[in-house]
Amino acid sequence: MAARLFRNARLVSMADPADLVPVERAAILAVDGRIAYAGAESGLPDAARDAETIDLEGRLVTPGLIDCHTHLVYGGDRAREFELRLAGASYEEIARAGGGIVATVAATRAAGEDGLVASALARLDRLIAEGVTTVEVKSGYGLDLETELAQLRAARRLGRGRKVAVSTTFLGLHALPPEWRQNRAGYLAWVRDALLPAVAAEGLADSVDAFCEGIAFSPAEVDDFFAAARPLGLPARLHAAQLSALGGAALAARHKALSADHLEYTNEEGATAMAEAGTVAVLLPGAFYMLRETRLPPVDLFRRHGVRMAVATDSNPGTSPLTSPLLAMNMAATLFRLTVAECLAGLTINAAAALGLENDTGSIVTGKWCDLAVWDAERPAELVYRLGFNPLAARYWRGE
Ligand code: DI6
Ligand code: FE
Repeated sequence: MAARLFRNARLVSMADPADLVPVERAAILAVDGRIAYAGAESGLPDAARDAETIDLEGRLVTPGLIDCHTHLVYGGDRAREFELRLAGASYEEIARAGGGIVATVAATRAAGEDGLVASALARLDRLIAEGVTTVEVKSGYGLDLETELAQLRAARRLGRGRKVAVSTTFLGLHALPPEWRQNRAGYLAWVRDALLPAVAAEGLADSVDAFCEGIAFSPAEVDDFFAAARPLGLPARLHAAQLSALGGAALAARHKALSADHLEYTNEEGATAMAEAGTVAVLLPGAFYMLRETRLPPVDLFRRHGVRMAVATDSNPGTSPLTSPLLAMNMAATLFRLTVAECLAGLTINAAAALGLENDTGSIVTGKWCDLAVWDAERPAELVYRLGFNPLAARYWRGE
């Protein structure tokens, strides 16, 4: 591929995640999709002379956004459940009555792989329209061999259907499927000994995840699952402390998890363990908002102990039917009191870290993929403060 030069940019590279002051009259040179130079136009190397040139006309340029926690691939929707919750039912009550995740499992099993791809593409296109260049997608709504594999294959297909990088996660412990209700131990053994190896053998997952919660799986059950995943080369991430305090953050840290997510009920012990393990805290304000949660994630503890924070949509049919990373940033600021810099880092460099992709994307520095979001905005704060306005002017994935 020929070289490509983006010039006349106001560049916020996130090389230093705290520095949001744009480099004026900046240029980015991409060769074979990787960044060969990023900085002031005056410092451009000679190789830039023959490059195809794109004039960004003084627009603000940030790294392409990374949505590091989604459940984009599923069948059906849960609008009816939303109505029940408006009428007073709680998320946990609905789950215990056989609704919730299990209802989406039934719809996902009925959808077929092509149907799953089609409905997920519609949601993915909303993310892409707001500058997303990398997205994580979880399984966990199949919970049988055929449908878990179909969900993960569908997720991989999203990355072939659009110019976007897809990181896949096998969420084997999401809910106990109905056919195993009388045999919990049997399900756990089957996931560990049959489903997990099948997913790994097909190379369908980049990591594994579990829902560690009173209505889902216990720390001991998750521990066993993570221990089986490690020898298969699959790093862990964990839905931890979303609704109650079970020690999920510390558990994730013990397994050197890439991320622990939600975290409203995490305490200082969890935060210090995560800091030591380098586990990223993924904050999901969409779910917090939809569930009308009142307990805030301990953002100050994360700051104090140096836990890196990411922000994601958690796009899913039950607790966060959100397909706007920009709104996720606004909610992280308004509800969780993140700074603008923390919000932007949360959807760029720290999100890359949460996916183990920090060497490849998340900031505009030499050697990484040339993943760019170009905005009609003066200042990065504008990306965070608006509600429902999308200032994206252009988006480039691997230089294209
Ligand atoms: N936590 C969540 O917020 C989603 N999954 C999870 O483990 C919700 C999933 C759903 O309700 O469908
Ligand atoms: Fe989730």
